[in-house]
Amino acid sequence: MSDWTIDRAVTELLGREADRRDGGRITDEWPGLDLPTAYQVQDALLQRKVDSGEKVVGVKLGLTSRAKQQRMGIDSPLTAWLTDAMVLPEGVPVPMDELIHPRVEPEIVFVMGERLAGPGVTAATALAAVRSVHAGFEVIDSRFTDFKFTLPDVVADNASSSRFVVSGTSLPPEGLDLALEGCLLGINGEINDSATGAAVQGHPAEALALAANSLGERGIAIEPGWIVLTGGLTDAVFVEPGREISAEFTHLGTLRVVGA
Ligand code: 0L1
Ligand code: MG
Repeated sequence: MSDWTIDRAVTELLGREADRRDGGRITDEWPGLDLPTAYQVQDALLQRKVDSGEKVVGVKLGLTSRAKQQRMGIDSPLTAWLTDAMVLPEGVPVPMDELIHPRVEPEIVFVMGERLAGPGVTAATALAAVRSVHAGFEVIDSRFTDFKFTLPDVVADNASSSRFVVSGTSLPPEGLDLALEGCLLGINGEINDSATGAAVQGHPAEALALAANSLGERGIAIEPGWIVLTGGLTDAVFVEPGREISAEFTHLGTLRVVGA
């Protein structure tokens, strides 16, 4: 019988984040941690952040591309929360001294114009609710050693979220073919990886529909003004001091981050 509880898992994960330390998988000690309970941990962790003054600004999808799923050995996408404390303004270096082992991944980002509530949301209805489309970077920083976790672990850990950058320039969704939107990922000026929007569930709007429908099962809607990170297009790359990582999109512009 495990003596882990939702509250203890939240305290452990927030403690690791605050102290900048990673640790073992919760499921090693709490094998009974199933997916619904892991989402309860994630929601309770969000509540602690809200209680300490953070505001919810959106949601993220994780593990939406095959590249990321294969890398992490998990074949199911997931959702997690974004708060205002995670916003990294464009041009501001990734604060290595606040993080454990940050990695960044390029993402297609939506800002919502209308409320979206599952079930029954399709990619078409999802895209119709989007106000603007942006280039983005997510900085992920797992609270588990070597980014090694099971699906319930990473769900509980708010999908490794730590910071995100959203480009200040944007395009309306109409007229963009986001499945074909290309992204070249560069490290210090050398192309390291590439993908198109189709890497994310076939189309980033499919990922948005997936988020709306999954959140709908928990009675949660995606609200107007929320930011939605649709998932890493490529595998994530480690941030290092002075290392510049760029994402050059076909139409959404070029975004750069550098490790402080
Ligand atoms: O945004 C993501 O795809 C991250 C999900 C968690 C997996 C990871 O830490 O890479
Ligand atoms: Mg991501």
